[in-house]
Amino acid sequence: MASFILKTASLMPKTAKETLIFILGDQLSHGLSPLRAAAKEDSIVLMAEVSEETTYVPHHKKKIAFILAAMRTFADELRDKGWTVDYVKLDDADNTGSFTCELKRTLTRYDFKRIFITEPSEWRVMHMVQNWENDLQCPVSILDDTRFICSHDEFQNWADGRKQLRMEYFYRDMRRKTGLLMNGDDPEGGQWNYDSENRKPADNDLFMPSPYKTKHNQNVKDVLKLIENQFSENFGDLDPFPYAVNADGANKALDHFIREALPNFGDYQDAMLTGEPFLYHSMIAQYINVGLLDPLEVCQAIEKAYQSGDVPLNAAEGFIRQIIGWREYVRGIYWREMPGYVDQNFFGADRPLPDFYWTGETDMRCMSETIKDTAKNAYAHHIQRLMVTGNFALLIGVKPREIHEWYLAVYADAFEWVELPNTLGMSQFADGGLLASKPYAASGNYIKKMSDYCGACKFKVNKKTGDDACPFNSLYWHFMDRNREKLENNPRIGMAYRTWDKMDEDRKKDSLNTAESFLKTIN
Ligand code: FAD
Ligand code: DLZ
Repeated sequence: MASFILKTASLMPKTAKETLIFILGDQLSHGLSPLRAAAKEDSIVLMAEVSEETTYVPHHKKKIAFILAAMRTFADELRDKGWTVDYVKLDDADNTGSFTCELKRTLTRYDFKRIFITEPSEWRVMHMVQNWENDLQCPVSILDDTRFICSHDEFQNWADGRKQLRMEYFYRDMRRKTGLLMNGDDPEGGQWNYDSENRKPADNDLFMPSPYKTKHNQNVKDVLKLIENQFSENFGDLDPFPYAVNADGANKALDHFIREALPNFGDYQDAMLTGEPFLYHSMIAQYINVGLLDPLEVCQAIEKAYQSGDVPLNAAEGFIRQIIGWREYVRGIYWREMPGYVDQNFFGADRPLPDFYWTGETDMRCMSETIKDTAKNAYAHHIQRLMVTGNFALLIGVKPREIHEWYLAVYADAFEWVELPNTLGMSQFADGGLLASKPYAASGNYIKKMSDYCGACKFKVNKKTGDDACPFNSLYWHFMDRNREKLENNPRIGMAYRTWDKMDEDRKKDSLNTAESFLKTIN
């Protein structure tokens, strides 16, 4: 069918246009480089929903719905601004299913002098785009993505020649560059980082802000039906669908966060509470990642709230650090290390991902809460990702690629450039310490301290061995013991090995046996 259309279309006279602008699903910004570089009257904007993208991992239903609804709404806004937009819907009869073939199909109808695209955020797509000029016989300009604070060159210059690439030093440079929370050359309050103030556990009787919700526009209504029809077997719940799908709505969600939750963001950043998946987090990563919010403008709004006295410094600094520090830093690492990064496996971990990552059906309360929150909301906050599901996968030795693909599938904010370094580097230490100075491996005690999950758990967090002991306790020592050769020279881990070495042999054996028996119950 598609080839018939291509043939008949190629017989028709073509319309001449200067520029074809191809906009991807995470490039939904009105200030995007090609939209600034090309003339409206002489350009066609192409946007395409394609099965290649909706299926490269088994995305959460909400994630696909969010991206497609935001793409359609962005296309409407471009038309309102006077652009001519060719929009290909996923269920259009002629849809060929890939970016390259959709581009070819457009080229059968128009004669373009050039194609403009903003650099794709992921290596997989960048690789494809780099072949277009040859494939399509049309000049292709890949323009910079100016929506980041640190360019690729700047990151390379910062990283080159350093023995260790630690986020903290990069972050300080980004503070200096942006001037955020700076007094001349000095950091506001005299300290660069207030992380030590951001580790309070949360209590059930704290006032919890309600998350931002918005009304569904027609695009959302149409896309929700499409997802129900075409992706009913995918992971997660589609309903409720709370997301804003344009910049205006995303800015309202940001304002809601600043008003309702930011003042407590710092204190409770690491806390976990049953039935409160969002706590004082912002839930804006998906908006920034697709371009509905600009990261620098977000940070400027946070700084303004701090300057007006509404928000304490530990909250404002903690939040700004996540964006101009971590977010920019992981992007730098991703582009510096790809394409080999995805294959790193420092510990040689080879266990398949347990099935319960897709169902939440496990007696470990922390795991079932986090996975069920994930299925319901396409969201879990950073500590749930890092210290619960990530920690568990690390301790049992899941293949890094399998846990990476899980994170890439299940969160609405998941795009490989940000997800991969967080998963493979920070959470799984699969890069051997390029990104993190030590593995984020922890026993049940950390989860007990930072959450209320353990109280109602079938396993006892205070027990170290035996069938009813919290599995994180024995798994922690199993992980440390089996990876000793690779870890014992790490200065940040020496203490743990000294504790292990002081334990009597029977206790060590009990611990390893408990872990072994538990591992046999998985999958
Ligand atoms: P908040 O807690 O309110 O933080 C504010 C903002 O800071 C976020 O919206 C985000 O833009 C930024 N941010 C915070 N932490 C990080 C970080 N470590 N790296 C990059 N940006 C950060 N973030 C993603 O955006 N996409 C992912 O696919 C993703 N995968 C992750 C996988 C693992 C294993 C881990 C440990 C973390 C991952 N993160 C990812 C980082 C972080 O967990 C999410 O950005 C955050 O939970 C999103 O929720 P929020 O918007 O409420 O963030
Ligand atoms: C994640 C995603 C999905 C699910 N679907 C589409 C799509 O149909 N069309 C599109 O342009 N983008 C989609 N995306 C986002 C892309 O995967 C993302 O823009 C690229 O991976 C960036 O390199």
